[in-house]
Amino acid sequence: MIRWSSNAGGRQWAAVAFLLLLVGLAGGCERRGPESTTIKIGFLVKQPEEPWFQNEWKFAQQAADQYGFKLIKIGAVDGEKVLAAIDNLAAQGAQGFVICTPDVRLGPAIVARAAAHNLKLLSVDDQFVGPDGEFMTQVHHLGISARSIGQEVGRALLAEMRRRGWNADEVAACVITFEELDTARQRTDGAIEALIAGGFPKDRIFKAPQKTTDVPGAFDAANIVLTQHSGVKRWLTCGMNDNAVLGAVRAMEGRGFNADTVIGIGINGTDCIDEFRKPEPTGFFASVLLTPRRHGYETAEMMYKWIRDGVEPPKLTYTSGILITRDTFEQVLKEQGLLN
Ligand code: FCA
Repeated sequence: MIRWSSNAGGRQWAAVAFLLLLVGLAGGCERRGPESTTIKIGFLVKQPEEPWFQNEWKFAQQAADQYGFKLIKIGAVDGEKVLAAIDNLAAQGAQGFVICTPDVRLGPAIVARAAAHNLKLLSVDDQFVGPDGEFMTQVHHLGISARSIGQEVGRALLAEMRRRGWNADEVAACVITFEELDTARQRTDGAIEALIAGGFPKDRIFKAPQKTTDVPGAFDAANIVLTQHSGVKRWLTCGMNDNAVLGAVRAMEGRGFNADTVIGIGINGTDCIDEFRKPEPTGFFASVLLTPRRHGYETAEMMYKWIRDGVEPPKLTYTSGILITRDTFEQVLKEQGLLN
């Protein structure tokens, strides 16, 4: 009896000790767990004020919420900020980042800094360029099919001009360019190619180089062309993105042009929503809606799976777009999950 109860007492103590051990382990895990196991991914963008990039962040956050990783969003508007942001990500324990760099020629410096911190790297939108001027194809990249999207813009400009029955002699095209950025140059080259291929006179296509890739930069660029070609009665206008065309349209309005005398077609489809919602139509006729969900969600997801499972993303992914106008944008954006 005594033996039995002493044995029972021994077992009880063993059980208590075991439970204490479990509690201790669990407590330890709880304290260390989130810090050591949560994956952290940076998402750096060059122009955080642009709706395009806000959409990328929004969709990347959806991936973070779904998979349970931490997304660190950083607006990195110049080289200094980019490098500081990478150091900062490393200090926070991030394992990788997605970046749309403010200058593609920072590519080699970004690659070196990421490697120094052992951070995985994926570029989005703007592909890095090496010292030889060539794309750094060793860096995983997701971007748009820039030339063919540009061609789509050129074809749509011509189609609308013909639909309106404009007299070609009165029309010129103002193309807002930013040729130091490849994805921008490919877009505007594509648009010009399609205009020419469709019979638009080459000598009535005027390039307006923008110094900054925002609405004021495009506005200033367009104004120079408008001054130089003050005899033009009707304008076609395009550029690398919606903001380029918004700037051109504003400059044209300043000189008395309007929805009847301007056909502007942008790219992005995210930065022209307010314009399409204006009560009266403007010269901003249409845009090619890109896929910000793919650029944000998919890049973040690729990075997550690369870190968690060692699944390397494709080296190169190209995305496409859909033409939207004032009449169709609500429906198309809804279908694409961009409007509720
Ligand atoms: C570039 C442009 C953005 C967007 C993106 C896909 O980064 O600056 O506006 O068009 O490509």
